[in-house]
Amino acid sequence: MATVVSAPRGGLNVNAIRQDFPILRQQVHGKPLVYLDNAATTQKPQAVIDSLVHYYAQENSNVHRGVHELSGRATDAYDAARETVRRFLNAADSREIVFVRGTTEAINLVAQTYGRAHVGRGDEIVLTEMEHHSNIVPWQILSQEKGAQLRVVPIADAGELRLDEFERLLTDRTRLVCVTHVSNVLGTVNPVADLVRLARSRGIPVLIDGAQAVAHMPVDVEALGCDFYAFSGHKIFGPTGIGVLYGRKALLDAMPVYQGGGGMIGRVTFDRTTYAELPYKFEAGTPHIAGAIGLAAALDYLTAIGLERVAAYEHDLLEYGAQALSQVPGLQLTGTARSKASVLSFALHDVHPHDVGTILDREGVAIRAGHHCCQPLMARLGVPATARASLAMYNTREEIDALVRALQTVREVFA
Ligand code: C6P
Repeated sequence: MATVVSAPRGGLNVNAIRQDFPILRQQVHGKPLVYLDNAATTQKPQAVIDSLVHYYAQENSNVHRGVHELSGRATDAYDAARETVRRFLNAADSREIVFVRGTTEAINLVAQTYGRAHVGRGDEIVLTEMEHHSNIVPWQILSQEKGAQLRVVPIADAGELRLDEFERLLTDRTRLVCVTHVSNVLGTVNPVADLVRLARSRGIPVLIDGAQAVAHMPVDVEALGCDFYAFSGHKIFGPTGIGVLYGRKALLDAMPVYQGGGGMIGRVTFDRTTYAELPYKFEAGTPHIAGAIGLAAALDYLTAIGLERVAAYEHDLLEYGAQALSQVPGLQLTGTARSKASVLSFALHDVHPHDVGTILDREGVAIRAGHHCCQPLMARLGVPATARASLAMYNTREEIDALVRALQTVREVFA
């Protein structure tokens, strides 16, 4: 049983929050689990687990199809989940919320619909050097098909975007800007509101990859003014296999459909098909009903805690972590932007990050080691991989201390 104790800091009662996450109570290799791989996926609170059990035990049915009681209940719960997401993002209209499998599918949807309709030969799509493969490859596929080009905004050594270069790369050929809100490797929080303002003042729409942002800070798509915002349920304490594409209604309305099938149609004949209204025209087939319900439970749970308080708590914890890690002899932090969230990437002497991760695991400490699906960023940093500890609101200073102790073990093994 983990005996992690932490006084309430930043107005967050972390001990109480930890009690809500049953998986955190276990031991790994005989040591209390210290879970620091939250950028890969977060753990699930009991409220989310209960919502899934309740759905399958009491309500399971298909949505928008049946006339019977259970189908009505499932449909109500699914529709309510969409409204919960709308509120969470402060979108103007629940028709702007499309359920997808995750961030990856959300971005592919935009590339294959908005992108195919608006990007042509000689056009340009602006990305950044710190993008995840999910925000590179869909644009590369589109560009290759259309004869368009990717223009990449470089980063400075601390891991901050070069804003001068960003502005320089916005031209009359730019059709879309695609940028991550928070880097999964560097932790950099990009100034997305400024980027949106700069792009939209030139009439260029902006897609924000919010995969690493939504669990760590309040997000208001109306205030940001972005055109698309994508995130994954599993990185915000919800189930895997469910995610969200927010899209500005006028754009979604005008976009061609994505996948064809049941649920997305108005009327079908062998000659032609008309399509359903938003958001259903983008949700072909039986959706991940339980996933949407579980995601809504996660958002309700997080909202009750308060994202402002989560952000303040995690900021304190990240500073503590950066300070503690910088005391480890031979450890080099990667990503030292002024505005950072949740991620501590590092190298330890010349020990391979996979060896670091494996030895930490024997100490009960779960981190991720690898290229984190950011190979172009690794090339920019001149490394094949990093070791990465990533935080969530249930982590504590005591867990950071356990990470530092485990890193001493790594040093002893490789001494
Ligand atoms: N990053 C990580 O360990 P999906 O797989 O669709 O839920 O999320 C993709 C994705 C998109 N953008 C960013 C910024 C991300 O960090 C991720 C997922 C995980 O860093 C798995 S590689």
